[in-house]
Amino acid sequence: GEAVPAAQKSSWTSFVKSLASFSGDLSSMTAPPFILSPTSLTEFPAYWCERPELFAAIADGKTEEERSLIVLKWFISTLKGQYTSRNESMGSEKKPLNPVLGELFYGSWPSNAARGGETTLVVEQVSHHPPITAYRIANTAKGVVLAGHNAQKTSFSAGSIIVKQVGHAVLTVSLPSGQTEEYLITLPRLRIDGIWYGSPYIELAETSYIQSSSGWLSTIEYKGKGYFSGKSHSFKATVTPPAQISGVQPHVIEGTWHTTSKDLKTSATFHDVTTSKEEVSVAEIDQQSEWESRRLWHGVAKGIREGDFESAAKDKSRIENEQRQRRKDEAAAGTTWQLKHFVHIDSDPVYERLGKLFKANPPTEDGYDYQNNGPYS
Ligand code: 0T9
Repeated sequence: GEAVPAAQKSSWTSFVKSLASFSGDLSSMTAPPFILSPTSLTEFPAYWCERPELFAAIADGKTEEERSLIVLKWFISTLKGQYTSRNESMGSEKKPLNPVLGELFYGSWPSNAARGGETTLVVEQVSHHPPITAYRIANTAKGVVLAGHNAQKTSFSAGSIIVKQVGHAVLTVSLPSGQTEEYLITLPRLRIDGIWYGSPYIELAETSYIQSSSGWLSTIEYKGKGYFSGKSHSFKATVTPPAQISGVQPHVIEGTWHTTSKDLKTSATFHDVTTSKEEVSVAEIDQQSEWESRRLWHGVAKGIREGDFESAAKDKSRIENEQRQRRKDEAAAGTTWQLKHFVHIDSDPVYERLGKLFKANPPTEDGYDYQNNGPYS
């Protein structure tokens, strides 16, 4: 591989070989230093809100149709950050730090006139094996809330890592009428290519959905090079009215999710993410609690950033040993770890209700209910 440092070539080769025979939890595999990212997966939910004004604007849609289009626009606008930002900042996709159970990440985006209020983020690692991350993002002044959880099922096929995202998100909008509108958001499948060359990158595949409680449905198809437009990161979204409305034509939007797209009916620009985004604000490390991600991983992240992989590995072992000891102590005491901000539910009622409308597969999914006890009022 071109991107693999000479000294790590053989360890990369054996890592890739072990990928091929591996199934299950990739995040727990040991990878060569050059591919390690100093950022924990608990930070990833922040990608949902790097355009806080678009998130807030959902509340301003005047009709069910208009709001469905704004939700889609916001959703598409998050994809560039979610799936290409490590390539931009670090040259390729990298292996994120594998969060510990109970790890927390808090952040916010300040209020301004365009957004009408502060937007806050609460993330908790609710399972270590398999890794599951629960999150909630809220702009209370606007009445827009996103809550969801994320896990992954990974497999290896024809030189690529295939990632099925398990979990979903629910967006809730409190309307001026006093009613609330809900949107069930499912997540695309990922293919990680470029592995052999040591420069992994993500392509999205198959279909994801955004089902509104109003009945409007967005169906988003993802294609890479050689489909639709022939370009990588292509998508085509169809926004269809509820069955009871007749005579309204669906909207069709086409483009590449990391640049721009067009509404085919009007030829108007639908989304544009070539403009700048706004990263989440996080407290300084010395102001954070021991469970907060950047403080918890501080030593490891520093080692990775400075190329001091020995001290990174040492601190990582310390964290892992502490975790193992904690689990042993719990087992001995007959107790289990208590989550701080979320409560697990076996079946998410919103998923079940809205999933029916587009025959979601699976028909039910579990969920994590936010306990309204985050650090933000
Ligand atoms: C939710 C996102 C998710 C998390 C990451 C697959 C992956 C872990 C999950 C799905 C976010 O909303 C979006 C973006 C990137 C996804 C990660 C990319 C990635 O490679 C990792 C996996 C676990 C690996 O680290 C694989 C090994 C590595 C050597 C390849 C770079």
